[in-house]
Amino acid sequence: MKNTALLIVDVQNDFLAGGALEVKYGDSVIPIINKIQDKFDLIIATQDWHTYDHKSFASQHKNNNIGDFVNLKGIKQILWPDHCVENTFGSEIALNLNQSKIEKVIQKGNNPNIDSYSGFFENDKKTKTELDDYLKDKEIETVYICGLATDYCVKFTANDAKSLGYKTYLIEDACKGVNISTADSELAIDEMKDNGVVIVKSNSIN
Ligand code: VGL
Ligand code: ZN
Repeated sequence: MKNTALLIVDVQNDFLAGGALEVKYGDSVIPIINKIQDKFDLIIATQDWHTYDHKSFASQHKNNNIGDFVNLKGIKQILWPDHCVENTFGSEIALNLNQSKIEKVIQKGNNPNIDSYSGFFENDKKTKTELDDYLKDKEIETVYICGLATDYCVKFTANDAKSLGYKTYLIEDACKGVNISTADSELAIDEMKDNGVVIVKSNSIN
């Protein structure tokens, strides 16, 4: 597809079965993503890439537990188990994901003081990753988004893509959510739809 990129969000061991922040049925997106890759001329992956002492980890807050909310520099932050620590097995992109066509990996979340769910911006919406400039340089106008997790990094990436002016598609069956509350993925999809993200199924991509 012309001027179109596939963004594969955070398909990393820690979000898969047995991982530190396991997404239920997360592994099921891998064969779907592998199958659709032929349709795209540009494929980019994002990689959650935290320091061992990242402030989104409950372990870094003496008086808090996983799932608690804290304030990080004025931004509401839910606390996660330690996950996707840079240069560990958990942060590696899944071996079963076909990576031969991935031209660029965008790492995010490396500043210990702020989380970065989106592949485009840190959670303060100020500090940009390389992704927008990279896409603009390649004259990309349309992005298709898939991966993990629907209710966090996929949603933030899709909403930012749309707000940066890309025609944005979410490949619904190629995403799975954390679902701390059972409806979180559905709510995330509704929110993306309300922002103008077009929701599609993998078998409808030509
Ligand atoms: C993610 C929670 C924490 C994600 C990353 O990839 O959706 N979720 N870090
Ligand atoms: Zn993370």
